[in-house]
Amino acid sequence: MHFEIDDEFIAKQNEKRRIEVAADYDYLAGKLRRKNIDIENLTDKAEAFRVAVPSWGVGTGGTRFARFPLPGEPRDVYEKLEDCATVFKLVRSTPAVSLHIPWDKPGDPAELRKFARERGLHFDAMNSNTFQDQRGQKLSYKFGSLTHPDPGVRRQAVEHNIECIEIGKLLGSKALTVWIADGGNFPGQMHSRRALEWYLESMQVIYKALPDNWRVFLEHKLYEPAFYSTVINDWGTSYYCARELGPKALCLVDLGHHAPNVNIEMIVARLIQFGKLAGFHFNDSKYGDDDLDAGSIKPFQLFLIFNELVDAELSSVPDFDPAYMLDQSHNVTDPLESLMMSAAELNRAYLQAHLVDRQELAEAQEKCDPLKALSLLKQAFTTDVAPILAIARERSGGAIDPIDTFRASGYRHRKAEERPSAHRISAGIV
Ligand code: RM4
Ligand code: MN
Ligand code: MN
Repeated sequence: MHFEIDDEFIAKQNEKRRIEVAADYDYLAGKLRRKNIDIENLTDKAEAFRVAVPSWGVGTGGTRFARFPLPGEPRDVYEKLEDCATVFKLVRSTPAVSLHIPWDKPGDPAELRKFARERGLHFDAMNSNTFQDQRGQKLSYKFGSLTHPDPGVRRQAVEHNIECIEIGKLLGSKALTVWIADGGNFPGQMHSRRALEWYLESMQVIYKALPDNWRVFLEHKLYEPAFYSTVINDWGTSYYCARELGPKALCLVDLGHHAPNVNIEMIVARLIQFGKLAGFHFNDSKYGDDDLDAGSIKPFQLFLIFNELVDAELSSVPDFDPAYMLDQSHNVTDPLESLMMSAAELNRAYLQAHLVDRQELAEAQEKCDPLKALSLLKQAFTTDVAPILAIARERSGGAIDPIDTFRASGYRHRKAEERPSAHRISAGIV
């Protein structure tokens, strides 16, 4: 039997915090009532909020220099799911897991699906991987995959993506995320227009293999590992390709995949308006694709992104159904703690965005009153919604304080004993 944190333990831990949290909740309820906001509506929203965790996020990540593995890291996809189930149990907002193929390629997909289902989990978007070579692979991706000048390499990469769809079908997934590392390190290395034509050609074949109820998410990235140019470098290119491919193709925004200071909330607004927002890979960054924990560096930006999302939700934009996923690299923290905190940060930004008085904001915009408009956003952003998050977690059977409860359970220590030969798992953010 593998160690699990049981419901009784969570309830006991919650007991210690219940009185204090209830008092904070009541106080906040009173404050919100004065603004005609019913706290219970917000708590329902917090309970309903969902974000998928990446299978590769439960192992310690690395930088280009080193990786410092943690004792008790998962050694295979089953152990990764056990860790995802632990996160889910404590925070309750993360029942979906996004898999990466071939890192998580299951021997028996039906068995893996059952294993997940028994833990209340299901599978979100499948991620293909043509940014590194695998053992026994015929042709190399060193100089590209879906856009490689050699049609044989392109075909191999296309087939890999189709295999991801096939595995995903057996697992109950409904989306494929395609991120390619294709690009050039030096000017002149690749023909810019031809590479994009090949991308479209390759993607058209993959698109045709999508079942009716599936979608494909195109993920752009400005640079890295290619340091001069990338083929799908920005949201404009991604949008063009999604349009060319058809209605099942949408654009995925990874927050780390833009130049510093780019106004990401504007990109989000545009993609919503054009009906092409697939969803997100949430993380945070200071300089590049740092893959730090969501909300750790630029919480106001995260709030402004959710401000666009909530605005779209409340104005019933047709077909608005973005997929929320985390995509982070946990180098110096316990990955499970980072995932729990990040899930809460997203939920926090989501609730704060719901606190924006949209009628007053519309009036301020109408009257050309920028100061009032900004102050309405700031009021929402500075409201401490932590008691709502805690009560929402508790009501759905999770922990009032997930990280303290996780630490008190001794989970990491128990896993270190159970998973002794934890050598380097192949997953890691590249
Ligand atoms: C990339 C990109 C992809 C992720 C890999 C691991 O930078 O963000 O989404 O699958 O990292
Ligand atoms: Mn990503
Ligand atoms: Mn990335």
